[in-house]
Amino acid sequence: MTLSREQLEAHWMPFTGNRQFKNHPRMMASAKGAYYLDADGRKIFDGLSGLWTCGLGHGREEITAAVSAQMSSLDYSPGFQYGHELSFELANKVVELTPSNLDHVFFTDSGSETIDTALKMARGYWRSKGQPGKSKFIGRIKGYHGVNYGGVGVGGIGFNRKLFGQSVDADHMCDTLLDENKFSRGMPAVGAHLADELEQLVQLHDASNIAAVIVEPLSGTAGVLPPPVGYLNRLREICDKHDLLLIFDEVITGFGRMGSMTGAEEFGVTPDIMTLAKQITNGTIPLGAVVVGSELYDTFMDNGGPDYMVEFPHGYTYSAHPVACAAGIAALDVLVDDKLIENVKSMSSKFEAAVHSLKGSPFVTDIRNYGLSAGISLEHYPGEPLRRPFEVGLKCLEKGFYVRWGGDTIQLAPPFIVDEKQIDDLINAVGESLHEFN
Ligand code: PXG
Ligand code: PLP
Repeated sequence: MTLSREQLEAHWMPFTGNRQFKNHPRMMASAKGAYYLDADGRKIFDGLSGLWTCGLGHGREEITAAVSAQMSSLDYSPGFQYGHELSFELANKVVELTPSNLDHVFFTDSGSETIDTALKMARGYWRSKGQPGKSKFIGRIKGYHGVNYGGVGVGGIGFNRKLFGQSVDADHMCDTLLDENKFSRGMPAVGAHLADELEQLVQLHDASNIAAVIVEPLSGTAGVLPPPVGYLNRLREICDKHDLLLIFDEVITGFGRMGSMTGAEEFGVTPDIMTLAKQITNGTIPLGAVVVGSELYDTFMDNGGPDYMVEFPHGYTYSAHPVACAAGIAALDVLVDDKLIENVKSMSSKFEAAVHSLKGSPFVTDIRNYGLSAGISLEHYPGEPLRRPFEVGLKCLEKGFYVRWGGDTIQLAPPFIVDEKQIDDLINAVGESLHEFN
């Protein structure tokens, strides 16, 4: 560590206990493949693929080369009223890799921006169709849709309400955690009926007031909650019945993590709007994407006025940034060419068995998994649900494993390039850390 305590003060770190961190810094210095080197030169296994971002592993030469070349040839290009070829190339790739009814792509710079863009599209769509009353959103308890005001409003995390209040007009369905599903492997068997709560909310608010329903196909931040069998299908049916848009927030599930290109494909349910970020550039350069169908896109075009007019008054200074697009094209090519989703599929049963072997370890109250993702819930210290995962995370780090703690859960999401030995080592590190409390 070369920085003094004083030098650490200026940076107000995101989603970090700043006081604890600055007294006990955890600094990464470089990364290659599935490992970081920390500031002391220790090798650390990347048990969360960055922040669910780097499934291809770190330091992919193809992405580095594409980004470097792009920086040299066109480092920035105005995204408003001017274009460059890479954004069209990337949009076509995204359309190719997402469900067939989704065929237009709007670029943003993050998951949070992507959600707010999708919410604005949903409201704008209904207003353009002469149904301005359809403005309420239905989210889900425990849902995480980023940190911008729209996303916080449709999200279902109480702490956000406590600190920031309610933003957009939204109501929420219950989450899908059921006691009888504890320690389920993959999709829990029970819980499709929970989607019927959407029917009740429609009765309460009336479909004429509801723009869209937004859910993560698999809730990530909530602690990795796979959808119960039949649950997403039921949501789709209810949305169709009442003419509500269905938004899948695939910021975590998009581009491979579930063992298919998207959660929609894996779970067999197609939304009207899909939000993507993170894995789209393998985390190298910020980029997000909203993908929609022709009906929605054409509604904006048809109501856009004379053709010199902007049809959707929305966009970010960095939307479709050429360097981000270069990274996206290269990252998606690697994902496809190296057949890494097949590796996710073939490793996921090994990963499932390994993570569920922690059942019976001290403090473990539930384990959930799907694809290359898992959540391990831990018994709370009295009144302190967040503390034990934090302590376990630090113990894992001491052993050379980066895992994520959030809520009362340890989250694991190894890179798509993971092998069996790395899975065993990761799970052993978590197991040993849990046993060290006794
Ligand atoms: N939607 C979903 C479903 C997400 O998981 C966002 C939106 C926001 O994306 P940005 O790029 O604005 O952060 C996310 C982000 C974790 C963790 O450990 C999850 C996220 C970010 C950081 C950590 O679960 N999800
Ligand atoms: N604030 C001001 C004063 C701006 O001029 C802009 C963009 O032009 C923004 C915020 C939005 O920034 P961004 O487009 O990077 O989201």
